[in-house]
Amino acid sequence: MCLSKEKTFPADEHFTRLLCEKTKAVEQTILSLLPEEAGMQRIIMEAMTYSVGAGGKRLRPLLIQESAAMFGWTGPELPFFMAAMEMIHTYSLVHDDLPAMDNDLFRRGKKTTHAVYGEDMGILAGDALLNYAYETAIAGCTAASHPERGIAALSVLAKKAGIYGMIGGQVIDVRPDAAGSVSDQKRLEEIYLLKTGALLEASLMIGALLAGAGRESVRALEASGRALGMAFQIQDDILDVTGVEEELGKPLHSDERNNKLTYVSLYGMERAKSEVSRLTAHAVDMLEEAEGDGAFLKQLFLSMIRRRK
Ligand code: GRG
Repeated sequence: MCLSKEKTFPADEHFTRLLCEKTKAVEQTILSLLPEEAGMQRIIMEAMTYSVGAGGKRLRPLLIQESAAMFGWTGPELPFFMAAMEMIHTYSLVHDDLPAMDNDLFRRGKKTTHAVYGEDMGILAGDALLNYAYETAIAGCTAASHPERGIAALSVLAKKAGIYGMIGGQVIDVRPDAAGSVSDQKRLEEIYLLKTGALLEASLMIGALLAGAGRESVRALEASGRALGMAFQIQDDILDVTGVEEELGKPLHSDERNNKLTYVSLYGMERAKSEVSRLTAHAVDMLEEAEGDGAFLKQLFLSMIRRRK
């Protein structure tokens, strides 16, 4: 489950161990904030737990935690926002796997939610995770010592997950015909910035907002997340071609099968690889524009270039 397998990051064993520990702790936090499986509707809670518990890198909650840590912040509302973010990420994956979208039966080495619970529960589990994410983030605002920071973070969460963020990107991805006459290059960039980049931007911003960081730092972290998101998605395209199925936890070549426009199909593998490096370096530069100590985040960003899942 850890992002930090030794063969993934041979360069820095200390970082590898630290990341693994942090990922496990983040996972515990997230699972502890899921609803109790009880009542006549308990099947929905079970499907939510199955979906969130299926593993994953926990990258987005980790980014929230670590961007807050940059400014020395460990407030009581952080776990709520970290869990809310992972719930939104998970809902997007559950819905993306549905027959009406990518129709995938495996993710993270496990059966997808609809494959286990049926299509009806797949739809409802995604809906439930989205709704419960906001219930959880609002509980975070209530727990916050600075409620106005909580509201600012909640607002970023809602906007970046919505029609001007992740959902917007998914819309252009699944209905390119409705996007108007734009070049493939422009359309691809917009999809990546929104579908993948928006939640990474939001994660870095939310940690900083909860920590009470200044406007310039929040803006720098947004730019950093934007570059990181592009790099992350291009790396995802590369792994879909060159990855190892057992490590990825899903079948290879799904983009080709679904006739998906990707960075690799549009520009070729060599350019894709050099773009990942260039964008990651830019993400680090932007990170360094923010105040605070971003040493761990910098290592995390650089490790993404070598990720194998
Ligand atoms: C259905 C509203 C809606 C949105 C779907 C996120 C998304 C949009 C679709 C999922 C498919 C996909 C390739 C999205 C791009 C973002 C991405 C690379 C997601 C996978 O994130 P990881 O690698 O996943 O962090 P884990 O499994 O580690 O949590």
